[in-house]
Amino acid sequence: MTERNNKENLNDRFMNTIIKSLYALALASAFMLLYNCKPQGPKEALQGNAAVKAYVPPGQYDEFYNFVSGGFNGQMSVYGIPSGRLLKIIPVFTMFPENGYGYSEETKPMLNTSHGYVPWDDLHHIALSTTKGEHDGRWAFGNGNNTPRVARVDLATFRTMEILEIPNSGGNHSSPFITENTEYLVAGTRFSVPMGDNKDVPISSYKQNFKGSISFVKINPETGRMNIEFQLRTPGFNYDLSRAGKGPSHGWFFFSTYNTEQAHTLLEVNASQNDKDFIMAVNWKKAEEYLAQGKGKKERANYAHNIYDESTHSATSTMLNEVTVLDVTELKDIVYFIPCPKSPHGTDVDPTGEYIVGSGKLAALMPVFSFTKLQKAIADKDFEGDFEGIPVVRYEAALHGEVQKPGLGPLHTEFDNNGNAYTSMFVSSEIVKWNVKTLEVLDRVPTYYSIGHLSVPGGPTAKPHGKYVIAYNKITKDRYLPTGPELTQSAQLYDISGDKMQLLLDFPTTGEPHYAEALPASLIRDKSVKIFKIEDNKHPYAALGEGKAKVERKGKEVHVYMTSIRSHLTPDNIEGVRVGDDVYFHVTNLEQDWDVPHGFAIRGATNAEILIMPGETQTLYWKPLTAGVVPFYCTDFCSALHQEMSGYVRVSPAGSNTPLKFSTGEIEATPSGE
Ligand code: K7E
Ligand code: CUA
Repeated sequence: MTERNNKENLNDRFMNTIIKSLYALALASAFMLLYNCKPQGPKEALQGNAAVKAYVPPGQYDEFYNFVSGGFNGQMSVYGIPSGRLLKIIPVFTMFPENGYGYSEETKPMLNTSHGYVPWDDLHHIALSTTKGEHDGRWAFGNGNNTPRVARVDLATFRTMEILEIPNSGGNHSSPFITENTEYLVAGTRFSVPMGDNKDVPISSYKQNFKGSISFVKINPETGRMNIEFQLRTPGFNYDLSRAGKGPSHGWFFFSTYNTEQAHTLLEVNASQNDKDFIMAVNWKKAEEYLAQGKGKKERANYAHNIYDESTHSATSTMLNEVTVLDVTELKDIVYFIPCPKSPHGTDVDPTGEYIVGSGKLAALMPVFSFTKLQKAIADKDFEGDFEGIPVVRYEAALHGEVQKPGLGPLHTEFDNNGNAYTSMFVSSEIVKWNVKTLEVLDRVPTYYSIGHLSVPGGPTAKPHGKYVIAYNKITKDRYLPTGPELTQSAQLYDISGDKMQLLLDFPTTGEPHYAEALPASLIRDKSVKIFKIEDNKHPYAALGEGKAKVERKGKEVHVYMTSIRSHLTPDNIEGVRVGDDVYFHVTNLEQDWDVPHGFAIRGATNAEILIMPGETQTLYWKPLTAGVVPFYCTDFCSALHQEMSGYVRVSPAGSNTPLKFSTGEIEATPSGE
């Protein structure tokens, strides 16, 4: 007890000293700013106690996990907030040589699609699972924007567990957005494309032949497994972003659309003609009713469903061939359009579920719609016309009000726990804070530069955690030391606990972040998996003990059942492999300690290394092309004798009769299969 107290006292004193020095520094800079009348550019924005607020002392933890999309790197990265520390990169749609994702035999099936193996994608949006509209810390979902796919990451292992391809989609941008109990995740097509049996049509026949498609992916509440429950066939234009209703608006989804002009060329001009595009309101409970009545049409579709199994430590890919389609121009009451100025990007629903914010990229104001008014307008048939038979609700009838002169180029809106909204302004490079009810602009701060998405912890949920807003900027320019033509991406952290927003910190991010979501660390910290239990390992090629290590030949295939434990690989001498063989190193990590992975790499392998977690088995494929002796080694510095953790394979010419032999020290077993 006393020892602990002493320690804590010491820690406290240490902390006090640090905080005091930081305050001194901050005060000094504030003083310098005060007495320097010339604007100093970006530096000006930093004031007072910023350093203290973003400071997480060594050995202490961040308050929030921040899950950040990687954009064109196809990954999801995890940062601590407020420190901005990079905690993890989780490969999702893109191969990751650092740990063998997409290279190991076990993970290759994760990237299978109807187009074959697709090792890259563009991940824009994160959705953290919710129950009753609040973060529950189970899963993080992400979208593949290019080759339409959605992925599920488990927040206990921080690993991609499932990838589902989305058929009938021209690019999966309005995705993944989830309902308040994670019943569904939606995947809406960005581009409309020809659908059905004849897809070979002139591009100029856009208006007749191109269609939109919104997939409703059902999430199994126990396992998180995804399946396409139904697809909505919608009019042909672009579907950009989406949010589910919550509370009173639970049962509805809202999608922003653009190019309601239905242009197919020079969209930057031709898709900006209309004064207003639409927010598409979808009554998905109604769609479920039609589905139950058998009103859906089965259509052929070809798409992959990939699942990673934790007990076999292996993924399987299954090709599926059918979807059920509900046509919203035939089945009434599923869809209504709300006019929204002008080329809206984000459409966001406030924590109460009553207000729906439209962000017209080219509009001088931001409309806020009321769910209650929308329902009344629908009941009263207060429509201003129709589009392909779908009612267009009168703008004023659904409108709560407009935020006047909010800034230029509104993109996305997040919310705090006090009834305020925060909107990113791409063109005027700022975050604008406004009150959802009064629509009054309360504050604005510059961002450096050209903000895209922004994120308040819990911002899209029914109970925002508030405290901070994080800006994800599209242009970095002079924020960091120059690194050639390409700069890292720039995120910025602001304190929103007071009336005025305060810039605290710049931190670089990898890839090109679009959306991000943060949740309190306490929701997931204690359930983080530390090891995989070796007795639960059901991998067909696992060696569950050094005595089980062996080498088998099956024709031209050689299977090495290898084990790794500090500080040797078993077997470490292998002979009898021949030029042109297909060699599989199935490496089982026998460790049962947290944070002791072993790696495996062999000279000349044309793929990558594999990094094997405690209790896990992973497989690296290797094809020797010349005779000789080839070294292999552990790639992760695991112990004082890590450099000794290595071995040799002797490769003999094709057709030679060098006997198959393997050993580590005294352990030698009889080869089988020869
Ligand atoms: Cu970058 Cu969400 Cu794809 Cu806006 S989108 S910025
Ligand atoms: Cu095992 Cu280094």
